[in-house]
Amino acid sequence: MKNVLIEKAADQFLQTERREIAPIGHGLIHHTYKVSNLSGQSILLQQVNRDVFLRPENILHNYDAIYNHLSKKGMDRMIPRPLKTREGQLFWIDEEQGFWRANEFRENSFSPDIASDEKAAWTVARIFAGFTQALEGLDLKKLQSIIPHFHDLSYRYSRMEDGIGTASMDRLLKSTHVIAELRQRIKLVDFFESIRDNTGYPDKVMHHDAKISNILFDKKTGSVICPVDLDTVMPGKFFSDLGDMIRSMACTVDENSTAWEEIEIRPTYYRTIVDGYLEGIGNSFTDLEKTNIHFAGLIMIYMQALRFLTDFLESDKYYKTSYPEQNLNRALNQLILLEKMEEFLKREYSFSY
Ligand code: GN1
Ligand code: MG
Repeated sequence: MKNVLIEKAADQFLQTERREIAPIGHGLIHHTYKVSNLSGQSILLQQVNRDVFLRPENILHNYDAIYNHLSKKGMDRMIPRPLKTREGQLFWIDEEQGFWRANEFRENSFSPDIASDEKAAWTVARIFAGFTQALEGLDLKKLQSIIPHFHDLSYRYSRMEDGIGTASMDRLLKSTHVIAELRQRIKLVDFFESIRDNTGYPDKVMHHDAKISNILFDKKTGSVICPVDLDTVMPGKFFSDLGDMIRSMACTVDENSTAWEEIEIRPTYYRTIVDGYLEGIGNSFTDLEKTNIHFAGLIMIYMQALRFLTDFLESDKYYKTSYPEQNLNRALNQLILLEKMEEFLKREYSFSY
């Protein structure tokens, strides 16, 4: 990207004399920068990926709605304050149609990639649940669906079937095992369809990318500052955030690992994540949602396997890869994790579907 465009965008939001611009984070979707002024104050500037976010203005629409709701409750410190441009807008579009937004930068913070212990996993789960809980009462009609069908399992399943129909022979042959295993688990899609329009599973505000690397911690005290990466905040179902945390924190290795024998569920982490979530969510979960809580991890691991495989079948258009079969390996990693999760739930909770 051209430096001059980054500088122009920075000056729109910073509004004081700029000292430096530094790229930060290792997000795969957007470009993110820390911009500081002469007195050392900083903002977080982001260029939104327009291939993934077709209506990027909806990100700011939702951000504004949730920020106002939290402000009314005196809870606006729960998320970083959005910043406006010189013209008082929440976003700015450069001459090459680049879409920019910014928010305050919280100093002396860090985001870990993995949960170092059960306590951290518990805290992260409680924070994401508390986020949903704090937004209870916000009229969901005021929010946009930022990425339509984002966590819609039926859609993700049919996207895989479409991918099978259009894949190259080479990619298809490499995928046969994963395809067969994923097709065998279509009952998870049936469960999803049974809850989709069921009043026992009401929509609520979900973060939709709930993982420890999207929580800011204080460098000095180690305590939580706030959740970040709020660009997929929109109405969703009960399983999204809890399921993503189970997927990313209750496993022994991450989604890029090909050490197949090492992929396991960590029982104590699973329990603390569920406990922390239930503590934070309070009465925002219905009895039905609580009864079916073990579906959360299963659905999200299954969905991620479908998404990685679909992207492999479609020649790696969505997820960045660093070697040719990475998306297939990611799908296989998630499939193994799913099998481990099924065994674990049967053994520990006599739960099967
Ligand atoms: C993407 O890039 P990141 O980590 O913020 C994806 C998530 C997936 C995740 C898998 C907008 O998130 O849904 O779970 O990769 N975000 C989008 O690693 O598609
Ligand atoms: Mg994200």
